[in-house]
Amino acid sequence: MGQIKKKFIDRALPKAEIVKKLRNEYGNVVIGEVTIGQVLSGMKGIVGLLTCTSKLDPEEGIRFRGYTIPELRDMLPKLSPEDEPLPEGLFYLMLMDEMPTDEDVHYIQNEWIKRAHVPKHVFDVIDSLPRDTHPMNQFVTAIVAMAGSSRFMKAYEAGAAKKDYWDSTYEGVMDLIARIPRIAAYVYRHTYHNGRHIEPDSDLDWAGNLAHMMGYDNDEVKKLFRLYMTIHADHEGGNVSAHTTHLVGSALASPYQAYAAGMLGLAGPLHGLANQEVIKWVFEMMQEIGTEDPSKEQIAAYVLKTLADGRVVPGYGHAVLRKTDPRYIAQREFCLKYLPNDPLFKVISRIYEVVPPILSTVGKIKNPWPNVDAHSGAILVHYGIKEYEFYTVLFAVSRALGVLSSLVWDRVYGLPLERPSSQNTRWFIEKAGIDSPVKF
Ligand code: CMX
Repeated sequence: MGQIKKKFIDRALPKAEIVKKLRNEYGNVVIGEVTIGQVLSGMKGIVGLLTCTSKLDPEEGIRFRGYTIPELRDMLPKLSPEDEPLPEGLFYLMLMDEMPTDEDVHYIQNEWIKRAHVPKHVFDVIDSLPRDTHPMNQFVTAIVAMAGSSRFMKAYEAGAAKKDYWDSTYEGVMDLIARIPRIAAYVYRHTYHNGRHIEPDSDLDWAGNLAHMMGYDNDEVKKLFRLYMTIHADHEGGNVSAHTTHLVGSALASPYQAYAAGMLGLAGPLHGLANQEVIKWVFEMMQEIGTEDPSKEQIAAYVLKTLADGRVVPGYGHAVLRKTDPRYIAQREFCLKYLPNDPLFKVISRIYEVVPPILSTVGKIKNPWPNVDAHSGAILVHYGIKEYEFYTVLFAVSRALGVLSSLVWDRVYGLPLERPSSQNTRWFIEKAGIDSPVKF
């Protein structure tokens, strides 16, 4: 058994015992109540999931195993002091609930390099798709095409005991994460570089190798990718991508299937696709106004027009957050350090000054502040990665770290099939005690 896996399970089993005890002996303890408003507003605020990898505070933002993003940027192992954290370290932290040492990160890095081989048929599947297939659809198709090599499914079919499901899930998760950058880069080069692919470099770290295989060997891009892959990795359990991965995984789907399902959720414009929508919206605004340097007044007018057209302002608002997203701030800090005079960064900063006061006046919007997606595209454009339809794939690469480390914990805890109850409209009307003028 690998050294990390052994250490992991030695620590995880006593925790699994406690979760079992909670379920069996404290199952009747009441932890909250549910309102009609919550159910009809996307189950907001209902505690219905057990997720340990990260926790989202509406005011402060995300903490990964208790650490904020500034703390992670300070404390996680890096290639050099002025670099960004290695996402391998964040994965270790989320999985092991312990800040990794350099040696731990090195171990994960080596494991992923060893497991990075992608079966040829997966490339054939991508090659068979029309180049104009949206990159997220190509990416997810490739993930599903790999599901046949799931170690979990093989173990399940061979009759593995329930208590051992975590083991083959761990192996599958490690295999899958190792392969994901190659798939993402292959989709990128298939779509935008006429299928001229770049081989992986096994001397590079996970995020640096992704930049390399996409065709960006600039050190700053590699730093950006390390930061990007760290900050997008997890956002508690209830967001669409994490929740879907967990839900599909609860039916004992393989890590490949559960992750693919989760990423189809990420591909929605209210979730991860917002990163492409932001930059598209910014470019459309510039084109419509006729300048690449719009004034605050021009931006304000365009925002009002977007709202008047019944559209959302992409990159702003959040289901849980009620302040500027610290992931936005981390990207802003990166820009201030590396590209302070970039014209698009200046526009993004101006939008940040203009949008919140406007959205605040629209009574129904609960959070007028920018989320992670408001910023990422502008930095990618700076480094020449202008193909915005690809941006959500980068988000998906990062999100694998959170949702898949959580899936290992789901299996250690033996979390059962998820199956909440639903009711028809009449039931809600009766609960509200109202007479409906229409018959349900
Ligand atoms: N622009 C215009 N209207 C907005 C808005 C925005 N940026 N944010 C919220 N609203 C609207 C909602 O559409 C909703 O309108 P209706 O009542 O008419 O349906 C109302 O304000 C209340 O919404 P809310 O409770 O504040 O927010 P929700 O939890 O329903 O939705 C989110 C959250 C993120 C989907 C929403 O803020 C939004 O659509 N933002 C733009 C898209 C975006 O940036 N998504 C990325 C989120 C981060 C991520 O997952 O990657």
